[in-house]
Amino acid sequence: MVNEMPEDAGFDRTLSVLKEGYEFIMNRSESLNSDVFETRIMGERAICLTGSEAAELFYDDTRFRRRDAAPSRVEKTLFGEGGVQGLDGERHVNRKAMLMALMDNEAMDEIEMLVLHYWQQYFEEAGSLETVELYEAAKVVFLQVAAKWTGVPLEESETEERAGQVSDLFESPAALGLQHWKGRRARSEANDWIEGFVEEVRAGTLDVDNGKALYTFSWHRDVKGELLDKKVVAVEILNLLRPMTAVSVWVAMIGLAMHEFPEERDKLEGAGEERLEWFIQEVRRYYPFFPFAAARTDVDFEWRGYHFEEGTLTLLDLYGTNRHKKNWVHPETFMPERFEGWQQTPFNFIPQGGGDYDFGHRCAGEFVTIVMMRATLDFLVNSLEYDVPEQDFSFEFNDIPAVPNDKVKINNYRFK
Ligand code: HEM
Ligand code: MYR
Repeated sequence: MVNEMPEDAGFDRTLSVLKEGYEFIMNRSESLNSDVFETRIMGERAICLTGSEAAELFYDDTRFRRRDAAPSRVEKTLFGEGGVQGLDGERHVNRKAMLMALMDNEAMDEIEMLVLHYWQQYFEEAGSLETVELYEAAKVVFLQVAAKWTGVPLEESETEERAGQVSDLFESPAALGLQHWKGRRARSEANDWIEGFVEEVRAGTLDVDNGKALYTFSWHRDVKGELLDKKVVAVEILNLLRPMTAVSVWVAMIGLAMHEFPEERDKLEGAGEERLEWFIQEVRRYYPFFPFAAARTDVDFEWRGYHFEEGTLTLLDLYGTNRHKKNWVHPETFMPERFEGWQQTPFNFIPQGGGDYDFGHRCAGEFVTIVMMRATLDFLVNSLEYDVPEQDFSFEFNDIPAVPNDKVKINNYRFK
């Protein structure tokens, strides 16, 4: 028997998505009392999903595809054109393997070391009387880490400008007006910047270590045995530089969490790696960042008695799934210790998407993110002392990505 899918009836909800932001799906799934409902967004019918069971459905690649799923404003800024995010089937597996080949233990150790090194350098160079916005500082620090790790040449004199440009890629996809157009311009400039290096690597005029992403991507062969278009190589290199710089958003949220929950912060002093990791996992669960993942149904099918029609835009609520009552005890409470002995499944904790890393679209950089956040928290707790001046720590749920309004200011810092 086919049931009527719960419906958020009425006009197109694009404006509600902009107004409610991260809470759009959660608000409706609560009022309709359903983990699945249909609505209209951007002029078309769309299905919204939340919770681990719906996430498992969303990551079934016999039922969903990524072709034509990302809204054009997202592709023109955040993702770029021709990248791994929009691929399906064997082309996706081939491209994803190129990315995942980078993610070994040695790489994680190198990234941890680079994060500590560039934070140390940042605070040595900034005058101690200066007030630093942690969010902006982290962008600069992390672009340096990313450039060094991928083999992308980055002069000290251009670091700040490039960090701003790369940040425009993730600050613009959901923005309106000028902020959005800045992102489109940044996309074309950043692509040109990286394409130049790909040409030089291929011409043999830029010397780059053959284990670095800039080298391996430039010489990667697709399913047909051909080199990738240099534009696509640039998009994939930026798929490393951009999100590594975007970890700055979570650094701001680490700052907010330490401010909001001082008793949890106090437990971190002198604590081992495990406790630092619980804290950053709870930051990834509790605060919003990437709102929804997007796909399209690839076939007609039925699930839970509801009919899904081929070609329908489908959004999976990442924020809401991490706070879903079926998956979490007291989801509204910030409680790092919930991660002690916790049972992870591929679908119950999905701030960076769910499912499989190699065969699905789960974030290629989830471990990189965890390492960067843990090393940063370690640095802030164990290597630096600082004051936190009076400021506005609040953030807006319709500001995507959300960061505290004053970007987490600190001053009077000194090394421990
Ligand atoms: C995909 C979030 C950091 C590389 C994704 C997806 C999300 C996500 C939600 C899509 C999942 C889906 O479509 O099902 C985040 C967040 C990050 C982050 C919130 C924090 C800053 C990183 C880092 C890297 C990275 C540090 C690289 C080092 C990628 C790539 C994909 C991806 C390449 C595409 C995977 C695919 O389509 O198969 N990320 N990510 N991300 N992420 Fe991340
Ligand atoms: C990254 O750079 O990949 C990491 C996180 C950036 C998040 C920026 C917010 C994305 C808003 C668009 C979501 C549309 C769903 C396809």
